[in-house]
Amino acid sequence: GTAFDWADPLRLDAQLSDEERMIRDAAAAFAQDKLRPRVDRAYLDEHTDPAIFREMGEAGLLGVTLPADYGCADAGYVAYGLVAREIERVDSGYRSMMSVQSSLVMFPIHAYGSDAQREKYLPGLARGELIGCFGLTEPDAGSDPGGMRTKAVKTADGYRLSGAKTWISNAPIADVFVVWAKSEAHGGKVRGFVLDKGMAGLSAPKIDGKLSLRASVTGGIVMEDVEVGEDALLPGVEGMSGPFGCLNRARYGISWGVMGAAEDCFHRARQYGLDRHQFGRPLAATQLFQKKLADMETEIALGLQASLRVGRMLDDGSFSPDMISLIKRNNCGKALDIARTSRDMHGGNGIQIEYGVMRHLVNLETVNTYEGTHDVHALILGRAITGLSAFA
Ligand code: TGC
Ligand code: FAD
Repeated sequence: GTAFDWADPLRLDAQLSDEERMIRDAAAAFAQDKLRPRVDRAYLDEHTDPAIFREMGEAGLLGVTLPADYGCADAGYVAYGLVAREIERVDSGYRSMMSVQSSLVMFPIHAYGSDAQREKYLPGLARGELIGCFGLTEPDAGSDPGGMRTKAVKTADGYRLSGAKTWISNAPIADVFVVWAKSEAHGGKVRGFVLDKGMAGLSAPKIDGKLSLRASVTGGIVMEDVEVGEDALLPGVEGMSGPFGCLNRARYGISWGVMGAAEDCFHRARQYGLDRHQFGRPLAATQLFQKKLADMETEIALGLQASLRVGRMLDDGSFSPDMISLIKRNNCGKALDIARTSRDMHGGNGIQIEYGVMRHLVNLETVNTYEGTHDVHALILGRAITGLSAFA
């Protein structure tokens, strides 16, 4: 047998290809060298540095599943998950910036866009010279995005868009806006549009006062009779399966990402317990401390294996969206528990920015909510289990 490695108990590393390990190592080096040193200041100041997108682009971490023609890595979904895990090991907000760009902006332009749209946007998005955002949620349509009010009305040479989106990651610094609207010319069905910053009637005010995900800027998207040409319409998809097709990818990435945040909390609790002495011995020598570490290690190992399994199925096309609900929900909930326990194990120091664990904890509150809340994913699974919908 092989020696037991507390940091990789089920030997995930041995289940990866050489290419996957290479991309993971590049993402880990980038996250530790470029992101870790600035996260505390960014978090305290609620500051998002747009240069991070260009740096991620240079490191080859944007749109990693897309083809090399557009400057992307042409890798699989396991590689994409490994990138999310390494970035979120530092901060969920940085991972958010990467997942929105990759899964919610580049993916739909590639999957549903025209050749002209792909050529126009994908190379700049891959380099991080363009920043993208994804507008689905509205003030009165969160868990039920099908209830959106944003409308596209046909004009002589295109569409006129009106409506408001809220809680949109990257929006205040975005150059490219993928927005979803009900189009009367398409029988009221939901269609995707790609808008450019600076269009008349388009604005993206910042949402202030967030206590979570403070290193990632969030805003609204206001569309007051924004006139676009026919070339702004994503031609390849109609109906809610458009936005949901993007969400499947992002939710899957989140399932890996949150395990990265959980690992950081676990590793820090372990080290803290070895270093800190009370009652004449290391905290890590106590039964309660060890039980908590064992629970953390177990949930992380199982969560990562589940994400790996679904990643392989995304790569061979055999996945179903319900599998993604299972891992998104489970891994977010478990990461949140682990972060809270680690915060407790750090005592008073656990509330300090420099220990990182309370930042992860409050970030994970958002991650448990966005991309479908913990309970909404339970209801998606409940519907799959019973055949009965509990939504409406
Ligand atoms: P339902 O009747 O289930 O479906 C309507 C149509 O959509 C299709 N569909 C899917 N297609 C692909 N993948 C999926 N996962 C799909 N889920 C549904 C379905 O086949 C159907 O197609 P068609 O052609 O027959 O019309 O719709 P419903 O209204 O009953 O759905 C309810 C529910 C709860 C499942 C859904 O509305 C939901 O998932 N709500 C959660 C909303 C959400 O996740 N919002 C995320 C916003 S984006 C975000 O949070 C980004 S944060 C990113 C970051 O910063 O990292
Ligand atoms: P609601 O839907 O109002 O839910 C409130 C509560 O009610 C939740 O506990 C929920 O589980 C529960 N609930 C809802 N329906 C039911 C039901 N049928 N049965 C039982 N309980 C129910 N959206 C985007 O489009 N793009 C983005 O880039 C984006 N980024 C975000 C970034 C941040 C920081 C945040 C906080 C959100 C972001 N979102 C984004 C929005 C996010 O997807 C929504 O917040 C989320 O889908 C939940 O919607 P809501 O906030 O309206 O809550």
